[in-house]
Amino acid sequence: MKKGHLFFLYIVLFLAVEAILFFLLHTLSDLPLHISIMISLCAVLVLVWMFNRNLFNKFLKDNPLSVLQIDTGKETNHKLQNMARMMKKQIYDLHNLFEVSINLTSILEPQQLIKSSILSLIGQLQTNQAMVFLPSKGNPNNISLLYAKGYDKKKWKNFTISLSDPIFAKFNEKMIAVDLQNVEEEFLSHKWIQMMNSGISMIAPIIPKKKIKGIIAVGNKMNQEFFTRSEREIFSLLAHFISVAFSNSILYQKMEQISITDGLTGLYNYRYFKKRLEDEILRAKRYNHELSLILFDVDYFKNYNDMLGHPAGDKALKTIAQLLKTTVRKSDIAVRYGGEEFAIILPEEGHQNALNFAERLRKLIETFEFDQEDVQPFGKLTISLGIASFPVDAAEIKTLIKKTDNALYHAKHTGRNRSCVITEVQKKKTEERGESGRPL
Ligand code: GH3
Ligand code: MG
Ligand code: MG
Repeated sequence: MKKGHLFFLYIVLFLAVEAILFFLLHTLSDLPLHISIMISLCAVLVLVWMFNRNLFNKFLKDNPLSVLQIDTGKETNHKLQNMARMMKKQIYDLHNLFEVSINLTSILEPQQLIKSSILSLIGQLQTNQAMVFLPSKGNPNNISLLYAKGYDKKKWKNFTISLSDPIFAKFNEKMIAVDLQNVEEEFLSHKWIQMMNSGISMIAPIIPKKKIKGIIAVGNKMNQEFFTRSEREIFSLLAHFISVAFSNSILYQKMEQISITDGLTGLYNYRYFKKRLEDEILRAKRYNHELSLILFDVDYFKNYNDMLGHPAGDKALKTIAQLLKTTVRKSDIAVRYGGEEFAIILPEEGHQNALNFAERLRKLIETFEFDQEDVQPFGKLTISLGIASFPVDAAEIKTLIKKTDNALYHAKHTGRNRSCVITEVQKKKTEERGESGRPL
């Protein structure tokens, strides 16, 4: 029946009962008319109230939330309070999870992300121990400890496990946290589980793209109680957020790396060179250090290309970059400056060390046997190098690059396959001109 019809029926019933009561009162008693109306109206209202109350209670009885039945009993009051408390906690947890997820997905630096994740886990699960296992740099198939809070790092430092271990298949099936207190029989004998049982309560997987990449582990609760089912669910959810954030941060890192890397040689590109040289000059100024810049260019490279084709030229450029990589120190910055030109920033080095480095590299390339290099004018693929230093040759970037380029130009025009330091070039030019020290 429609709501409107029901309401109409209700009103008709109300008026009918009211009319009957009034009629009875008025005919059977000597009460005045208005008093009879008032009494009958009150009686009908009481009847309506009682009727509604029964209906409401019946509705509640049939409802799963029957605990909400209006009852003034102490027990129900207590139940209601408990329920309200539980709901409040769940709202609080959800709110927290939401904030944590926003926070985590906004962190793009993987190390920072891992630290924040651990802190979030500790806060959300009320434990004071958490750690993350991820593949180590040299070994992408094994995971080992990356970051720990509240654990004895020495104990876990040498602990590694292969990602192809059967225990991880369990995670690949379902992305949920595993309570080590209730771990299945088949895993009980597993060395990892045995090891973990000493101080780890739950583990959850880091699965950025359907494949497990690591593990998050948490210790006992601070109040020594067991983790509840809903806490395990929160842990699973957090592990999920961490996985997504981790995947984003790795992607971001890759993109960032690509944006500063030369595609052909894998060296840094010009964009990175400019920024890094600025930073290094600032650092050199602050700490009163020297810094040297080397620019080098492949000799008669157009000829090599023309004779053997562009792919052969590309291969030679790749080989030169490889040789350069093996020659530089970790602190040096090797760059493909453009075309067949390369640059090396040598922080904290003056002329002499830069010249030693340049000569080492020049000889290495001269002696290396490139494919069909006999097509070159002198039968060898060689390079020419120019060197200038901060602050002796230049006090700012533009001049430093210009002077290094001048030195390279000089190397080219005095026979190629050689290294020239700008001060030497200037000295020679001054001597030749018989002038007194006008800079180049
Ligand atoms: P020089 O000794 O004076 O430096 O003579 P060069 O022939 O090396 O100088 P030039 O500037 O005339 O030629 C540079 C050549 O480098 C021309 C260009 O085709 C080649 N080149 C630049 N970039 C690339 C590249 O990415 N791959 C290949 N294969 N060749 C390149
Ligand atoms: Mg060249
Ligand atoms: Mg060139």
